[in-house]
Amino acid sequence: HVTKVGIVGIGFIGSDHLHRLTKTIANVDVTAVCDIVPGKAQKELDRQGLTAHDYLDYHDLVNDPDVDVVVCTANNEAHYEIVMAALKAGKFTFCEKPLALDAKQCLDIIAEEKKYGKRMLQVGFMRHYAPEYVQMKQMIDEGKIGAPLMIDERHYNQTQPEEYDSSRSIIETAIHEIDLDHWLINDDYANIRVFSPKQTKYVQNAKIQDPMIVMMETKTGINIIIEVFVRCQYGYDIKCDVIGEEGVLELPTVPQVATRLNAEYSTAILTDWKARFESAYDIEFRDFIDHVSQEESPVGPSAWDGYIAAVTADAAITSLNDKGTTQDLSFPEAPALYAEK
Ligand code: ISE
Repeated sequence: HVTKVGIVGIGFIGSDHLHRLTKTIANVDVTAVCDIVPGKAQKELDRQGLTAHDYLDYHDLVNDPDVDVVVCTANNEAHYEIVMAALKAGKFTFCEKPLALDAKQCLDIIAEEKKYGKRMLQVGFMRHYAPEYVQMKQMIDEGKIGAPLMIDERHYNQTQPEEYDSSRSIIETAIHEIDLDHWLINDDYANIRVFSPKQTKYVQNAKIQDPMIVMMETKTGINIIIEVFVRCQYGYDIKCDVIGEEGVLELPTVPQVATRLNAEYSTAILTDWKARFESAYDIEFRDFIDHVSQEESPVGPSAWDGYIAAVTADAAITSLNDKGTTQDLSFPEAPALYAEK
């Protein structure tokens, strides 16, 4: 049985998923693509040697009977309307992170999904599928390092486009850690604050604070520090140390061949985030397609996870704009639809 997929938004990650879905994942046919920039999707199809219907309007794609499943990889601003349209058309939907721009939009999406009485949507928080994070979580659950006390993280990008602003650093970059950490340590966040260190000279406008420090406390008192730096210049660098009562768990870096040359010993650092988490994306899509191809609900990160992350990110933006003041967080019980994973 072949699952027919339509992809909306053929940018960085859209073209990557197009390649993944046609070349890496079995039994998928990408029957349609769409991009608001005329000709952009077709150009990418040609580059990858593929044929698919190229729509200019995503409404036509989501309503195409030849599309069973919608993958939304459009820009953040468009996620909400595309996901709503896909759900209204009754299609299983995969939406890249962030699910939407804020918590309110996420709640609307949840209300739409609830009409089906089952999960229709998965959010692209792919780190849940990264074997190294899965192993860390397992070790924490087994009590290997005792009770976690602190998490120390780094989320560095080599660079981002000029228009990248502080809110994107939070809802598009830090959102990965925001989503991941409470899952990793089985705790809820109690508060968040965002500090503004000295700006790098590489920022091109005043719309971004770069770097920034995101600090969260959980209900049981675990402290989490995330350094977010999207113009760090040297590469793509993700660090995650979980410090427990008995020991520390350390996220491994991607293995690279070491070079001994000219009196130096060195290993490369990746620069592209898509390459850093390539296997996580592959496993994520395999799992998503495995379920939806059988008409079963997806089981990966849900709209509720998207909502929890959005509530936290909204508070982070408030804190950043309010001189780093502490913003208290509280979360309602997950609706039954999302309760069991
Ligand atoms: C991008 O959208 C990602 O998801 C990357 O993982 C992140 O590092 C980057 O900052 C985002 O722009």
